[in-house]
Amino acid sequence: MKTILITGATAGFGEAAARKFVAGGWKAIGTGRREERLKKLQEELGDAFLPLAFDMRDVGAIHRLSDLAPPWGEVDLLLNNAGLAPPTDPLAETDWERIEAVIHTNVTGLVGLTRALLPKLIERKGQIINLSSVAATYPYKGGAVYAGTKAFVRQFSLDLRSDLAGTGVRVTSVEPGMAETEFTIVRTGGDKEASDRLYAGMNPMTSGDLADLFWWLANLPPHLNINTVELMPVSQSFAGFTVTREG
Ligand code: NDP
Ligand code: 8X3
Repeated sequence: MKTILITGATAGFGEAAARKFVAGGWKAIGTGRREERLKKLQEELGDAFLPLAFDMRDVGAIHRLSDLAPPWGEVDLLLNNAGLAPPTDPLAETDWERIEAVIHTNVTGLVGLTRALLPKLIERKGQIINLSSVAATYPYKGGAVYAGTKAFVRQFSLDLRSDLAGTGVRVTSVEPGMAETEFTIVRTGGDKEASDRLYAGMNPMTSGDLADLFWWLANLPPHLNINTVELMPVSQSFAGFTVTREG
């Protein structure tokens, strides 16, 4: 039986992934700050799910994960999914605390956890799936910090593959566009109506779409590495450059 460690399993992609992998016969370790949600998921999924509540910004907690005792310590797949975005306000008008939380969660926590689990992943010829975003590639107004963290995740994934050459460990950067989860509610500081408006009538991707993708990646033959996957709902596309004129 294989084990997946999913960061951010209290909502969205991570929660859907926990359900998908446990239904597929895996054990899943789910993390997140909201312990009560993890406990609820454990009630639903049973002994195949281990709730581990901690904050991705807590470096000490991350380092302690490398000491997880078997059988839970034998992680085959690390799904680095926990993440969030600050509001799309101009940088100078965005609270520093929100910016810092995003950088520490999306970048520092992700690197720390990957580093802590790497020896075990190498031992088991495991796999790492990192959540980047289309924002890593396509700039948009108000996206600077979020997109910067996701561009880091994309490049980190590609460079990590170079480090891991010869180990059999696979690394994929998953780069989704718009999916309706709690992402925009969090980004807007809890504005559910703004989130509903953003996704209304545009048929966004769902957490289930992403869980299906993670499952596909996890079940590819071991000689195959998907470096990056970029995906969007059909209704989302590209804008052009912005040109400003005098007067
Ligand atoms: P959700 O807001 O629905 O879920 C985010 C998850 O991350 C939650 O489980 C949350 O848990 C966890 N998380 C956030 N901050 C922390 C923290 N400091 N410590 C621990 N856990 C944390 O978002 P999605 O499911 O949509 O997002 C998942 C990933 O996918 C993110 O990295 C996001 O950037 C990325 N993504 C999302 C897209 C979208 O359109 N939805 C598109 C492209 C990428 P808790 O709050 O309990 O701590
Ligand atoms: C977020 C993707 O398209 O909502 O990572 O900006 S998008």
